Amino acid sequence: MMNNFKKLSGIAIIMAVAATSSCQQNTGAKNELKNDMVKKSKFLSEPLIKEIYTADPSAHIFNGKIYIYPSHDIESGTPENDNGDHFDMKDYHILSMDSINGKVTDHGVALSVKDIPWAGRQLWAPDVAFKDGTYYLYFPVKDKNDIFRIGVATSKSPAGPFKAEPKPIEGSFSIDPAVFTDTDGSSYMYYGGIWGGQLQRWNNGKYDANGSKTDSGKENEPALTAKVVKLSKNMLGFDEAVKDVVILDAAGKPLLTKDHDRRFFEGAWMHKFNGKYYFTYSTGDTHFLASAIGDSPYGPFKYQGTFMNPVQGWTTHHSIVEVKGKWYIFYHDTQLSNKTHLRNVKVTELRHKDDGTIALIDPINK
Ligand code: FUB
Repeated sequence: MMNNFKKLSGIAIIMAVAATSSCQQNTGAKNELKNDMVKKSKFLSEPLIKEIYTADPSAHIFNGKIYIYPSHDIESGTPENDNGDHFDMKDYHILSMDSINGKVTDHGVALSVKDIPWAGRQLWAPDVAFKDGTYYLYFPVKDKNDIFRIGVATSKSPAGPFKAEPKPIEGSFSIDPAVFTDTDGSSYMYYGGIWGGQLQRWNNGKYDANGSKTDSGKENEPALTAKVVKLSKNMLGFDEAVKDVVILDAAGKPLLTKDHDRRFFEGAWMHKFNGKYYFTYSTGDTHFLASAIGDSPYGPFKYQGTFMNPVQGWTTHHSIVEVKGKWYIFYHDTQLSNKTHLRNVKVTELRHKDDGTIALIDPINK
C-alpha cells in the first residue's frame, strides 16, 4: 500500500513537473512570440488616441500638464488633389496628458469652422500661446475667397473652448502658424507652406489665384521659405513687417528651390536649446523633418540635416517640447488608417547630441 502510494505520488510528481515544464515551455513560446511581435512592430511609437483621427500636433506645457493642439482629421469625402482639398477639417479637439506615458484626455470640440465668422473651409495645423492669463489659439483656414489666412481665438483655459476674433490677423496668409515665446517674453510667429499652403501664390503682398500649384519653375533660385514675425503685445496681430526665415547651406548660401531634400515646405517649429534657436520644418514632397540653427529668433539659420526620416503617410508635421528635463517630438503618421488624410498623433523622445545637432529618429523600425 505504502509502496503503491509512494509509486503513485512519484508518478503524480513526475506528471506535475512535466505539466509545469510544458506550461513553462508554453509561456516561454508565448513570450518569444510576444518579443518577436514587439521586435517586428513596424512603428517606433503608438498612436496617442484611436477614437478620432488627429494630426499636426503642437505640444506645450501649461500648468504642469502636456497639452496637444492637433488638427482633427475627418473623412469628408472631398476628393484628393495636389491642393490638399481632402484635408477638409471642420473643428479642433484639444488633448492633454499628465505625463508622457499618461492617459490622454480629449477635451472635445474647442473651435468649429462654423463659429469663425470669416472662414470658408479647411481648418489646418494650429498652435497655442499663453500670455497674462489668456490662451491664444492661432489657426489657418481658407477664407470665403478660398485664400488661406491665419486667425486667432482666445480662451481662459488651455483646453478651450476658444472664441475666434471677427477677422483674420491683418497681413496674414498661408498656413501652419507656430508661436514661440522667447525668454524675454517676446512672441514670434513662424508660418507658411508651399503647394496647398499657397505660399508660392503670394508675390509682393498680393495673392495670385491663378498662380502655380507648386514651387517648380525657378529651380536655381533661392527656395521659397517660411515667414517670421513678432507678435504685438496683445498677441492679436503682427507687430512689424513679415520677414523671410533664411536657411543657409554650409557655404553660407540660401537653399535652392531644386533642393527638395533640404528646402522648407511647411510645418515650421521653433525651440531654444542651450541659447541657440532651432528652426525645424518639413521638406514636404521628400517627407523629411530638417533642422537649422541660428543665434536669433529671426535667423539666419544654418542647415544641419534631417533629424526624422519619413513616416508612413505623405505629410510630416511635428512639434518639440521639453518635459521634466527631457525633450520630446510630437508627430503624426497614418498607422491607424493607412490613408493620407486620416492621421494619428504620436510622441517619442528627441535627443540633442553633444555637438548641438539633433540625433536622427527613424519612425519606422527596419
Ligand atoms: O493638416 C493639413 C496640413 O497637412 C498641414 O497644415 C500641413 O502641415 C500638413 O501636415
